[in-house]
Amino acid sequence: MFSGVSTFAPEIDSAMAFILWWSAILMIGITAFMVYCMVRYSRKNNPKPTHIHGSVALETIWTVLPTILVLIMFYKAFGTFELMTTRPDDAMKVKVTGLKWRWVFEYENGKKADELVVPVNQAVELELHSPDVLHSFYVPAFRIKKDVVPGKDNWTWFEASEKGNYNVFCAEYCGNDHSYMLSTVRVVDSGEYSTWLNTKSEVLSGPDLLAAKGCIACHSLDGSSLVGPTFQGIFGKMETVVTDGEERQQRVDEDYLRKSILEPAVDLVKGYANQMPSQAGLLTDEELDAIIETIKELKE
Ligand code: HEC
Ligand SMILES: [Cu+2]
Repeated sequence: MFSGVSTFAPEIDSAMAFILWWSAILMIGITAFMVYCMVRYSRKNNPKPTHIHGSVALETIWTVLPTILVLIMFYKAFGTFELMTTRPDDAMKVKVTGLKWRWVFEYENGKKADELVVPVNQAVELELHSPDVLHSFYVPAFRIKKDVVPGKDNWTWFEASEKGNYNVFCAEYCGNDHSYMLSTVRVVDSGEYSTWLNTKSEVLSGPDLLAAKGCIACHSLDGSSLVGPTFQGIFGKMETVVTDGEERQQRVDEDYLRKSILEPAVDLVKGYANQMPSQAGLLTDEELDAIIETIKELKE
């Protein structure tokens, strides 16, 4: 079986195996005994029913043994729970934002990235935020899964024990593109990590950038309308927007684009719902500029 690669994964795997195997043994044992009784005490094999009165010994055994078994399960599971909820003091901190539909990782030096890069054998504490709906940060290889709740700051931690690339999923259904809310944890050695941390992320451009930032889940580039309006040919156009419930005309210029991206709830394009997660704090200034340039160039 695939074993986990975080420091607490062996304990979790062992608790899981213990519970799984005992459940399997009991299920098979009880079913087999049931089948045996059906045959042994059928009308054919036992034509004259016998009345059985209680047996103190038997009742004691089937009360005490399962109680002990369940208490062992509780003890093992509680041990792993304690490990997972006790963050080491020297943990390095990364801020994780889950939004429709991507993950953003922000490091202590302000660097933002679409993937989580961490040094091997180093405790990492993740501060989990959501600006929109319920998400769940899930890294099966580390055996961690934690809800990312709007309005409540959750956290989780791990220490990766092996270098490699591991999947990040969202484990809470959060809308249309929930299943595409993927990312990677890259566990590298500490030298590679500090080089990476101190190198500016490369800024993509054009449609690739819009794809990497998840905009195209809701905005088409070809004129069709999705959850949000298309980006094609909007630059320079007059548009009807709803501000505080009042309709008004607005020219789509750079300032308006910037505001629509950072504070999408303020001016709603007429005919669309307030569905866009604010990108404030989630894009670097370079990325924001590059997105605005890209939208300007999407002519009809
Ligand atoms: C979950 C869906 C969703 C995602 C993801 C999303 N948007 Fe939006 N966006 C909308 C909706 C809905 C509207 C229309 C309502 C409003 O104005 O807020 C909108 C409006 C806009 C507008 C105003 C458009 C106009 O015609 O006036 C801009 C600009 C914009 N989004 C940019 C972006 C960018 C850039 C991204 C990616 C970083 C993005 N959006 C991601 C749903 C989304
Ligand atoms: Cu999600």
